[in-house]
Amino acid sequence: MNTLIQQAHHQIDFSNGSIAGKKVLTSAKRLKDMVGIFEDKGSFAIMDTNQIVYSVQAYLPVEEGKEGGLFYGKTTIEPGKVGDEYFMTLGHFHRNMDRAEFYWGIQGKGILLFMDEDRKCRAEEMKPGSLHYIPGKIGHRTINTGSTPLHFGACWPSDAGHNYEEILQNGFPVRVREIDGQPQIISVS
Ligand code: M6P
Ligand code: ZN
Repeated sequence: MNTLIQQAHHQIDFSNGSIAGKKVLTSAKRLKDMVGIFEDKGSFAIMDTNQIVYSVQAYLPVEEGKEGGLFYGKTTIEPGKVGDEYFMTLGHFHRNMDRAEFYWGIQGKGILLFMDEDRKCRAEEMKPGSLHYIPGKIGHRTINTGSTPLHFGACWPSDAGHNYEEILQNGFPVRVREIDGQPQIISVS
C-alpha cells in the first residue's frame, strides 16, 4: 500500500506564533474596546483610542462549544501603557468553569495573572519558552511589561467558552504598573 504523505493543514511561524491556514480567525481589541479597564481615566482620555492593544488569532477546527476538541490561539499584546499601567488582555474565566488551558511565551516579556474564585491572585513571568498551566476555575489575564510586542500561544478545550462578566465588573484585585522603571504588582482591593 502506498500512503500519501500530506502537508499539514496549518503552519506556525515560530518567531511569533502566528498561524496560517484555513479557518483561522483574527480579532483585535483597541483602546476604545477597553473603556473602564485601565485605572488612569485621565491618561486614557487623551490617548488615541483607535490604537490596538492586542490582537488574537484563533484556529477552531471544530465548532465552539463542542466537547472533545482543542483550539489554538496566538495573542499579541502591543507594548504600551495607560498612565503607568501596562497594556493587557481583558482576561476571562471559562464559561465551562472546570476547563483548563495552556499558555506559552513566544516572544517578548510579560506577566500572567491567575485569580481564583475567592479573588486570590498569583503571577508567573512570561518569556520565550515559558509554559503556563491554567487550571479550571481560574481567571487569567496577560500583561506586556516589555518594550516590544508580547506574543504568546494558547491551547484550550473547544467546550471551555469565555466568561468575561466577572472580570469586566470587578476587575482583578491587583494591577501591574511601571514604578521606577520596573514592573510591579500592586494590590488595589
Ligand atoms: C488566548 C486565549 C483566547 C483568548 C485570548 C485573549 O489566546 O485564552 O481564548 O480569547 O488569549 O484573551 P481575552 O479573551 O481574555 O481577551
Ligand atoms: Zn482561557
